[in-house]
Amino acid sequence: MSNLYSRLAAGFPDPATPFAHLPDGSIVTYGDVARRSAGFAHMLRALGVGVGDRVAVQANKSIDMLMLYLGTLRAGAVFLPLNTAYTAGELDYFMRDAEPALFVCDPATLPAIEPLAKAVGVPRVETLESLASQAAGQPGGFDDAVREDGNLAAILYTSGTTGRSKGAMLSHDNLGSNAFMLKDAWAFTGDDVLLHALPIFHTHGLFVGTNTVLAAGAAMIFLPKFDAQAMLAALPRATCMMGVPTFYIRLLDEPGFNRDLVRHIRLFISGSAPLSADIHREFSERTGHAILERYGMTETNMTISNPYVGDRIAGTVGMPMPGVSIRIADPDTGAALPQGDVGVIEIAGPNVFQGYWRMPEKTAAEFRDGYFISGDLGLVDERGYISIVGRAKDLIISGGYNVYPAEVEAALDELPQVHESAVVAVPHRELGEAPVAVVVPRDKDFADADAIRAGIVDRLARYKQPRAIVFVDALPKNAMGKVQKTQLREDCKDVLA
Ligand code: MCA
Ligand code: AMP
Repeated sequence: MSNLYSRLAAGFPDPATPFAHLPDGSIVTYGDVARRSAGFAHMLRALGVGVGDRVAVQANKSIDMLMLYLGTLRAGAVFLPLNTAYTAGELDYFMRDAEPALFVCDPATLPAIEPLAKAVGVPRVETLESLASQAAGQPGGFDDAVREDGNLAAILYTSGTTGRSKGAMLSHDNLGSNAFMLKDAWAFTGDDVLLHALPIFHTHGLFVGTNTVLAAGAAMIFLPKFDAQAMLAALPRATCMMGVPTFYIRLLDEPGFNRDLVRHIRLFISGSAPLSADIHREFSERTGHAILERYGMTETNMTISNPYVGDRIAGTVGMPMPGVSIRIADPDTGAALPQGDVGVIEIAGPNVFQGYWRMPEKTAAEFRDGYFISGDLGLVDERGYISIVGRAKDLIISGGYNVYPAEVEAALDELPQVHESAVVAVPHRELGEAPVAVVVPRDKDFADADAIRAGIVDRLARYKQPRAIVFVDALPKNAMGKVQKTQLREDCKDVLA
């Protein structure tokens, strides 16, 4: 029984048990989950989606999207969720690369997506709304497709250091092994109610949040997005919360966020970006809770975590999770380094993905001796706790979203006004860090930031667009001609203050 859905469903509680509490006060039960996901699986079959076919989805967060995810697993197809911020230009690339059999979107984006899909040969486009209403008329049972452990369950695109997005292929067992491991490690049970405010097109909200809840037969309070007031209202009914550091920073900004409000909570979990030790301490003083910080990647699922029982140490991501093998390696030679030395974090285990979609060479280049090379720099302290101290990859994480400078620089460099550009991470109080562009204009008197912004607005998702544009006469470069980003980061460090 390797189909992830079948594996999760084998442990589902009584059908009347709540799975999701929705903002309108309605409840989706485990019985509804089984019925509605079966309806979607039937619809996929009716639309000609076969085993192994990709189902691409760009839609606002909703319970129907989760039911489509589960229906896709049941039909043996491959779920491909896309950030709602992606522009038409970005979608064009994903459609060509993934060749989905079906693209699912919202009514508002249908007029833009339909012609795009037609042009690249995607056979069908449906709105989630219409798919859901048709699914409701389908039988409530479905014979789940038999899948091997290594068969694909999902593809999630992650940008690359070279600027081209890569589809990380995740198998049924990559996701299943991680879900059950997390349930045990973080002690999830059927009594839990997770406050869910993360997007569901990324690993954190879709797999870490949803799969762990399903594996435990637990429930969630399903909010459309992070909204501080809605969080304050929901917290007293929750037992745990998962969030990116920005969630915690914003909650601490709320005067009404206090110990009393969270007295039913047993666990706060943070990940996707570094949680500063200061925020960890401030949170602990305000609420009495030590946030459990963990570390993971789209390619590897969750791999390192502070303990559920034991010290959760601020500024560390904890220890390797059960079944996960971690080594700290010399970035150049790959040799394992002794405890205390800084090196690149490398990861092996059943959680590690199957490779990048149709990029065998890229995949091979990111593995060493069976370990996936994360590109994050870390060290292990004498107690075995791991700290992330930097990145060997040129990546900016803004509010939990990844921005690859190479992709932004490529868009900027194509503008007629730009001679060359460099994009660097600059500290931002709420988002952790955000991209800032340093631009050398073709005409040295040109300094029109709005014109630059207008030039990239349709090309890059909003969160990738620079928060500030700084004009300079020349970029600092070393003898090899490589841009000195360390110096630029230092020069720009107060730009967003
Ligand atoms: C929204 N905007 C952003 C971001 N989010 N800009 C930069 N960085 C962001 N993260 C922009 C919008 O385009 C908009 O721009 C303006 O900010 C306000 O939009 P709004 O929707 O109101 O934003 P928000 O609600 O304030 O969103 C901030 C957020 C959200 C709550 C931090 O980005 C979020 O939920 N982030 C979580 C991301 C996540 O789940 N990451 C996990 C990846 P304008 O006003 O100009 O239109 S998985 C992962 O990393 C690994 C595997 C792991 O370890 O988990
Ligand atoms: P993604 O490519 O969206 O899967 O993001 C994965 C990246 O997020 C990792 O390679 C890390 O750089 C970063 N990350 C995730 N969790 C943490 C954390 N707790 N602390 C620091 N960085 C993190």
